[in-house]
Amino acid sequence: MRNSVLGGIAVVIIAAAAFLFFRAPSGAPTQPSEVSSSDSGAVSSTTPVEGTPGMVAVDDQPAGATVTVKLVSFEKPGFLTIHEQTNGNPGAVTGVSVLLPKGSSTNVVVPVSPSTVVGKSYFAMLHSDDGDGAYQFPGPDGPLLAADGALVMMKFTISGASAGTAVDVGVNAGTTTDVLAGAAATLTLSMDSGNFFYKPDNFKAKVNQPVTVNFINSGFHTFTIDALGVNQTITGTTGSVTFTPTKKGTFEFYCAIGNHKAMGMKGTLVVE
Ligand SMILES: [Cu+2]
Repeated sequence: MRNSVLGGIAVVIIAAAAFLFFRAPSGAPTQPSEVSSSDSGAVSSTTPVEGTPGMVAVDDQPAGATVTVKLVSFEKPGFLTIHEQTNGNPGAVTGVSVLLPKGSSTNVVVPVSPSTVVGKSYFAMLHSDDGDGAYQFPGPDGPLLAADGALVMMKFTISGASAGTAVDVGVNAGTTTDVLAGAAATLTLSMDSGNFFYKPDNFKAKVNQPVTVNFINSGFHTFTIDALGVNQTITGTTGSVTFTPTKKGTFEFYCAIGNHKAMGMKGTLVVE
């Protein structure tokens, strides 16, 4: 009798400890780290997660039967899954990659069914593999969690136009000849992006003037301007971002990866 009472108490203590262990840290660790609640459809509202289990970076892209994920990195072999967005969070899985190796893979193409739809958002998420190379979830191959308990994933949106096709009209900004009939000339400039700087770290543009920045890059970075809805991943040795500032002001651009901004990877855009 006495033993069974002690046993019962032990079970309660163990259960309470397990509950506290698995719910830590407080808050909502499994929710996406939303930076912006904007649903304009133009901008990924999550930043790439840098952590020990892996990393994923995916751009907004046209609709189709596949999703192309720009960069994925695993500490151990694993899977990349594509989720529909439901109530702002990852919902049903519409596609799973083949088993991806340890290390980085670029431009991973994941078939999805149903096809992606213009205007909808999706998540690219990393899942582990239990060692058999076959995706099993629900089951052993659960989502990877970063050190802070967050899912390792990135949100992206399906846009109608092809991404990354900058129209360079071949003139420089600043003179009257730049303004073509019916359209502002694109301001095109080169910028070095590296660990952890942009060079130049400031430039000017005119309001409603398309801007294309061509990067000479080293490392894994973003070019992000929160107030203008710009959030472009930069990987490899070159990269490019095109956007149109729609309001005047002084805007900070920065790298949203890890602590790169704190280490100096930021600059200023003045829109006049
Ligand atoms: Cu960076």
